[in-house]
Amino acid sequence: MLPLSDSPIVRDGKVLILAYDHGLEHGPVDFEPVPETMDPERVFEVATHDAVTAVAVQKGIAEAYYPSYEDDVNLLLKTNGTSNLWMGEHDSAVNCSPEYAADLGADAVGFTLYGGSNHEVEMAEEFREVQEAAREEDMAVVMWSYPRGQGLKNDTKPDVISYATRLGLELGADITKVKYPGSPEAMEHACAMAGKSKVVMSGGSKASDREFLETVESAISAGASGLAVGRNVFQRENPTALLDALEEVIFEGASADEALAS
Ligand code: FBP
Repeated sequence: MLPLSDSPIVRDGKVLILAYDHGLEHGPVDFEPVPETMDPERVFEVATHDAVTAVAVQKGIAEAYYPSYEDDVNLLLKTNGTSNLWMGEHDSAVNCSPEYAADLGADAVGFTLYGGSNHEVEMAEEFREVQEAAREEDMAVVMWSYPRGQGLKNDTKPDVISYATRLGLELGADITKVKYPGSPEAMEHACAMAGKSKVVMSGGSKASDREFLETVESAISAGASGLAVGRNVFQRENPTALLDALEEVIFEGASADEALAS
């Protein structure tokens, strides 16, 4: 495990990753609510907000847009991904090496692991290569730990999410990103399962400001270190206002009510 206090993607022990790999993972549909968000430039501008500790993108977006932002934004490069056009058992193609990520200026790498999928074994082997190469480059490793596939019916059940955070610890992730398991108690258990590694909550589909901030508050109180969020930020007409509120809840320990009132 890296001494994460040294990583630029961690601020005071907390993390706010702005995820923008949706064009690959979900396709153009995620840009429909605010069509300007199909332009990566707009999202990089949003990522210059102080609250954002890293932007998570795929290689092609980093190559084309990161050079203009490398002084203002920390880069988390995804090293695998799949499109929504893929109809097979959950799997994710490795599309970038940590060495290449480092050449592009990345501070961290991201990897999606579908525990429980028919492809779990190959994915875990691929993760090993990414994780060990990232160590050589002194880059933090963030696992998108999404148990999915085969007979897994409910991927947000508390025991599934606790297993997901444990996979992150066991396989060598510094930070594991999971979906919210539905209650503070379940989140607390999932964070305890992660031991010394950190847990961040996945944002999910767009909710109201209040509903979203209350879930974030609950996750932080339960021991999560922050958030990796996409749609709940970039699908808003005014993402800066929500980032201001998230900064208070994540980094300053404010409640959702306090953040909404200020
Ligand atoms: P959101 O906050 O929009 O959910 O983004 C986080 C994220 O993990 C993205 O990095 C990824 O593209 C997407 O969610 C995957 O979503 P899903 O869980 O629906 O496959």
